Order: sequence, then structure tokens, then C-alpha cells
Amino acid sequence: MTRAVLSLGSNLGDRAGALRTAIAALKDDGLVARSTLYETPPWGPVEQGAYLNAVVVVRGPRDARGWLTRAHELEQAAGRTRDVRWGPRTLDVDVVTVTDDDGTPVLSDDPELTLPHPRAHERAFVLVPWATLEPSAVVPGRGRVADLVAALPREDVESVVRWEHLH
Ligand code: A4P
Ligand code: MG
Repeated sequence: MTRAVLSLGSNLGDRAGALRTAIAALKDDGLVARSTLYETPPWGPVEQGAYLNAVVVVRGPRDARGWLTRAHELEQAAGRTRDVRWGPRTLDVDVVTVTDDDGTPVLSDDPELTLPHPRAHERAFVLVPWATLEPSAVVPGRGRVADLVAALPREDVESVVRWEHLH
């Protein structure tokens, strides 16, 4: 068994519907915890609409590659097409960390599956929702989630806004 932290994002179409459908599908994969939905300004070089983001924790019999495969299945089920890197998408599911049952983190520098996710530790849209679930979790080589949030620029943290209670 492994435990994985997944980051979900959507900024095209029915954003909340895409996230909720994917989270519901993950119940069959051993969903342990899910954050609420957050609205977040687009990160990166491409001009695009605001995202909804969420973080989930899953635990199940898959290995790290198995979680990546599952992430791609969920993206495909949401009608994801891959055109512009970092561009708008109906659903993006990234594998943030994977941990063996004895607590050993899975590390990988394979471009097909890099673990921990190479940008997660600097992204408020991953860290803020994750910190509500497990503030003491560690991004290997980077530190505790709560400490990483504390190190972010304040405006980054404040730009990640709880969305569900508004809708
Ligand atoms: N890949 C390698 N490691 C991983 C991993 N740990 N998890 C490979 C998932 N995939 C991983 O991904 C490109 C390649 O990364 C895949 O072939 C996979 O094998 P992709 O999903 O096809 O393309 P992408 O998502 O455009 O690229 P990437 O690098 O995943 O983009 P990011 O970094 O995920 O950025 N702004 C906000 N506010 N919220 C967002 O969710 N997301 C993005 C996408 C940009 N801006 C955003 C958000
Ligand atoms: Mg991706």
C-alpha cells in the first residue's frame, strides 16, 4: 500500500463539476481526505482564467506509477486535451508526493513521473489546501507543509480563496 497526495485543478468548463466528479471517483481508490475547493489565480506564463483547485490524500494498493496512471484516467474522463503546456484545462491531476506504508517517501527524477512534484513546494494553490488536511506532512527535501506555506509571499497565500462556501 502507498499513500499519495494529489493536486487537482480546473479552469475550463464546469470547473467544480470536474473536481467533484474526480474526487467522487477516487472513493474507489481509497480516498482518505479531501480539501474544499479553492479559487486561485492562474500560475505560469499562459494568460488564462482562474482555476479551482483541491488536494486529496489517497491510500491504496497502487505504486507511484499506478497513481500517475489513475491521474491520467481521471483527466481523460473529464475530456482533457493536451495542447498548451501550462495552458487552460478541464482537469489536471498531479501527483505531489507518494509515501510507502513505512513512511519512506518515493523519490524520482524521471521526467514522466518526478517525485516529489518539482513545483509543488512553491505553489500556494497546492500548499494552502494541503495544509488544511495534513500541516505536518513533509515535501521531501523541502520541509513541512505548514512551514512552506509560512515561507510563501503573503499575497500568494491570500490569493487562494475558499470557494465552496460562496456558491
Ligand atoms: N509528470 C512528471 N511528474 C509528474 C507528477 N509528479 N505528476 C509528467 C503528474 N505528472 C507528472 O504534464 C506533463 C507531463 O508531466 C506528463 O507527461 C507527466 O508524465 P501534463 O499534465 O501533460 O501537462 P501540464 O499539466 O500542462 O504540465 P505540468 O508540468 O504538469 O503543469 P503544471 O505544473 O501542473 O501546471 N494555476 C493554478 N492557479 N492552478 C493550477 O492548477 N496548473 C497549471 C499546470 C498551470 N497553472 C495553474 C495550475
Ligand atoms: Mg499536470
